[in-house]
Amino acid sequence: MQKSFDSVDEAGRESFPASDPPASNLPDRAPPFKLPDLPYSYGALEPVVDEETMKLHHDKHHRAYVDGLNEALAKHPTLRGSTVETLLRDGGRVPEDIRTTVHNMGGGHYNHSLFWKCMTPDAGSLDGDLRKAIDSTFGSIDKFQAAFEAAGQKQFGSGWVYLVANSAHGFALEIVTLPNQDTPLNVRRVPILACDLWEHAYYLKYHNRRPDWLKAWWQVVDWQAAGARLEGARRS
Ligand code: MN3
Repeated sequence: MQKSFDSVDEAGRESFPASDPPASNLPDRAPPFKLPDLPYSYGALEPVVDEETMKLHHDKHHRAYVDGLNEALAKHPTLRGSTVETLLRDGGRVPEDIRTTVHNMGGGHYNHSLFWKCMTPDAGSLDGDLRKAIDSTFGSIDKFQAAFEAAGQKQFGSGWVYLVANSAHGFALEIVTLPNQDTPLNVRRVPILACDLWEHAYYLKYHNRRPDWLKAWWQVVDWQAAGARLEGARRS
């Protein structure tokens, strides 16, 4: 598996399993997972997300997760055609030789696919049922944002901070942090909103100041999409 990584990516490579060699017999059929297009241009979220970070993050980092997932699955063609959600939810049924890789690479693909859709250049306001749920759960939007930022700051090392809904408790809202490329599926929660805490998400512009990244990020949050996810979860 030949991947040329930029230096900003190196921090993330450590956590990838080194024990999973590249597949040498990729089937003829096209790999099942594709890197999704960004729903906006690379520079659309400037100045909150700079264009160079967006290019590296999407074209290099997210692509590496997709490629890694496809290469792992090439060893077990019977799994091809599975959704990434199924692979992550039923991780115990994934063959052991690729289980860790599927968890990490599939999780990376899942998290990033969602992350792009959590942001928009046309950030609207928070309203509707999500607004009500946030107010009643956290007290106010300000208190929610403060709690979300605090959780993100506290996460040690790489990972994610998520607003999720707990389907076992009436879709109650919760803030969770997840290490590396774990996903809300690993903790049986429905994703509503996700912020990437890996340094590759913010280091070029914010350097080591993760709190500044978290604070600035609200300016590009797509509240409408987040509200639609909560509504969709409640309806399903
Ligand atoms: Mn990332």
